[in-house]
Amino acid sequence: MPIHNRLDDEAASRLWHITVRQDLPTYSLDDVQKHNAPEQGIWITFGLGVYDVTEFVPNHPGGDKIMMAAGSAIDSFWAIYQQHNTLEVLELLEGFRIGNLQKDAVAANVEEELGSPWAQEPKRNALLKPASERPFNAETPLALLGEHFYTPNELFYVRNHLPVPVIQAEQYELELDVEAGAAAGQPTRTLTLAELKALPKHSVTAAIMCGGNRRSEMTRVKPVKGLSWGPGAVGNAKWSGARLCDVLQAMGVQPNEDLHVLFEGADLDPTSHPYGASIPLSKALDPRGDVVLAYEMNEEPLNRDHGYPIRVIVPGSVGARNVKWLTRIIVADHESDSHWQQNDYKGFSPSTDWDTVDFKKAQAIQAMPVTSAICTPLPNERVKPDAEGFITVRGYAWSGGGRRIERVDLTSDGGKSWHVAQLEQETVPDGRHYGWSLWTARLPLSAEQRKQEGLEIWAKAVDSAYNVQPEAFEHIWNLRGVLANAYHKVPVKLS
Ligand SMILES: Nc1nc2c(c(=O)[nH]1)N[C@H]1C(S)=C(S)[C@@H](COP(=O)(O)O)O[C@H]1N2
Ligand SMILES: [Mo]
Repeated sequence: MPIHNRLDDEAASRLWHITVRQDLPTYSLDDVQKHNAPEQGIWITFGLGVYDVTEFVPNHPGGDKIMMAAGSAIDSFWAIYQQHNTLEVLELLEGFRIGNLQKDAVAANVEEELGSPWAQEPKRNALLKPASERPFNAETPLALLGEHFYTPNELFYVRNHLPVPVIQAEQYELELDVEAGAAAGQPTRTLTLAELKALPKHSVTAAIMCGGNRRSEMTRVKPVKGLSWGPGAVGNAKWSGARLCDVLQAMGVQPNEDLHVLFEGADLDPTSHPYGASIPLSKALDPRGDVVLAYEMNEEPLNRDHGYPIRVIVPGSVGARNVKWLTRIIVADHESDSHWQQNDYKGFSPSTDWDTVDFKKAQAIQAMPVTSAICTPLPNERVKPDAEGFITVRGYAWSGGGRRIERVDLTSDGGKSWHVAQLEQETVPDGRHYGWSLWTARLPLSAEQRKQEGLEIWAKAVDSAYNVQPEAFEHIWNLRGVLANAYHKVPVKLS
């Protein structure tokens, strides 16, 4: 699969050299070493990438110095000549990419000697099947997702844009800056992990869902750019930590509809930009918004993939705003200028394409629309109606903005008859209902249906504002494949 289908554009261009390109062949160190002079061609490696730079050598701004690296790795040179660490240079280099360096060669060459950013990735549960290895992205197997109201931490989907940073709890500090509003201009404050834990502890049940959850269904209508997520890029957990509104109030921050709260993570791209996102100050200051600086997930310390030691939980908002490995909070008069706030995670009309798209014209996704998915049976699974002629269907449903799920409807006959599922959900007030609902439905099959070889089960959820999922993806298609919340339609075979 070409890299540009798997990763976000700009983010990917910074990551290419540390990502395996599935569309290109693999070379050994020997192969590379043979290409060390103009007659043989000049190859170099950078991170995991193998590049043929024969034609570029005469134009290298640093002149002949580049020949020191001919047939070998440029990593150690670039560590010294930092002018290479720009988006432009990384993009230029990627244009010369011809392959990937063999994994064992990388270990010797890059990861051990030079300390690759990937050398310290956490161990993951083998049930998490990666959609991409570097950065690590994996969804929860669907059949397991619907089994636990609180998704087990080690099975919770992982969406990383960059290598997982290594953070020592004792060294951890959260920086707080107020750049705008009534409290602007005060000196930067910092909070240690111990200081955060000393603040009143608040817990909230919240589902986190990637903006690209169920993208793989939308892409069938027409290809979209992004990781090909099934319906498992979501999980539900109890998050505990200090309330962001308490921290901001202690700094004298006053309500102001024009301000934003910006978050930065400790995960840096090769040009030293952190992962970042922002939310409106009104959400951050609202005690009913339940925004938490979380150090616990389901009563355990956060694990590294999910943001150890601190991540912000923005209940009801798209996954991308829940910044992990949080190192800095800024109150400002503008949104985060990060790629993920400005040029990604936005919705567009189905007629907007890559030639006409203007990311400045669309609002960054915050609250997510109502959605649901069938977890069992799995697509094309063989199901056997019980003695009374019913089949049992299970799944999840969720809506953003704290809207409780009101109902989940199922049909096995293309919408001629609908059956209401039983819901399992927390009893918390609507508007503040941030956790998901699991549901179970028993679908009666008619005598005629039971003679068929198979049928399609459809699920649609209705939230407390009576918002309902659209029937099909055609009319909500968008080029990034986000907000993919059409009815979930699952074909099954009958036995
Ligand atoms: N620092 C940081 N925070 C991040 C990300 C990231 O790459 N870096 N990914 C975001 C996205 S797009 C999603 S969907 C969620 C995923 O959270 P999870 O990996 O804990 O499931 O984290 C968000 N927070
Ligand atoms: Mo995401």
